[in-house]
Order: sequence, then structure tokens, then C-alpha cells
Amino acid sequence: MASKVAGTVFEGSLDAKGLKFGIVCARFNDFFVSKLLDGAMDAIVRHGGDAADVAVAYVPGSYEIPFAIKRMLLTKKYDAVLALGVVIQGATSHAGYINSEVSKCIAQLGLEFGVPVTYGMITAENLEQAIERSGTKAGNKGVDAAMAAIEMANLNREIR
Ligand code: RBF
Repeated sequence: MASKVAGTVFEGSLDAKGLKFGIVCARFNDFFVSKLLDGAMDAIVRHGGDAADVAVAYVPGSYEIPFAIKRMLLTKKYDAVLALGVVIQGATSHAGYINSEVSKCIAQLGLEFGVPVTYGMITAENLEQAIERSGTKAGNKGVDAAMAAIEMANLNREIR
């Protein structure tokens, strides 16, 4: 990005070669989450990453995602970790509670460990919104989370 900065500029590239990723997937709404995982893997491999350098942990639902992220971060094996889950609003207010808790924890874990944790969560009001964000007209949030993970992992390396 062109600018007039004369000092050091840190910018993460989109080259995934040599990077190791952890991905935490919720099984709940797997119909959609599996599409997010497909998108994330496709983005990583198309940007030079190796599928063998990706470890996937499955958890029952989105509420459990932060726990598995923390366990992955504790191993210190990964340059970035992705959270993939789909929370769909139902008759009760569960979605709001799950979403606010999970997004807060994901941000906190990245800061605590100094390793990027990216947000590949769909928070949908209905099935149509989930369909649109898992590989149709509003893109694929798994791809977006993978791109952010690649860039942030490289930025983290540069700043180090
Ligand atoms: N997990 C999701 O990943 N997406 C959901 O849309 C979702 N909806 C839920 C709705 C209710 C009423 C409950 C009780 C749980 C839901 N979960 C959902 C599962 C939740 O993330 C967690 O796995 C379980 O509550 C077990 O701790």
C-alpha cells in the first residue's frame, strides 16, 4: 500500500509457504462449517501452504471453540489458529450469548499468546444468511479467516 511513511513498515504477505495452522471447527451446523473448512484449506494451499501443515480440532459446538484454541496455542506449534463455527439464531436468545462469549475469548486468546487467532464465525439470523456466507453470494468466511491468518502470521514474523 503506497504511503509517505519513511520509517519501518510492517506488512504481512499472503504467502503461506512454511506456515503451520491450527483450525478449530464446531460440529454443530456441520453442513455449513464443513464448507468453511473446505474454503480455508483451499485458500491456504492456493497460497503456497502445505495441507500437511494444518491440524484440525473438532469440538461439539461454537461455545467449545475457545477451549480447543487455547489447547492448540499452548503447544506453540502454530503460526496462526482459525476459529470456524456457525451460530444460527433460533427461538431463544442462545445465539447472542454464544457469539459474544466466543468472539471475546477468541480476541483475548490471540492477545494472551501473541499468536494470531482469526475469526471465521458466521453469526446468522437464519439459514439463508448462513448459506450466503458459506460459499455462495456473500463469499466464504472460511476463506476470509484463512487469508487473515496467513497475513497475520507473516506480520507477526516480520515484527518479531
Ligand atoms: N452451537 C453452534 O455452533 N451453533 C449454534 O447455532 C448452536 N445453537 C445452540 C442452541 C442451543 C439452544 C444450545 C443449548 C446450544 C447450541 N449450540 C450451538 C451448541 C453450543 O455451542 C455448545 O456446544 C453446547 O451448548 C454444549 O456446551
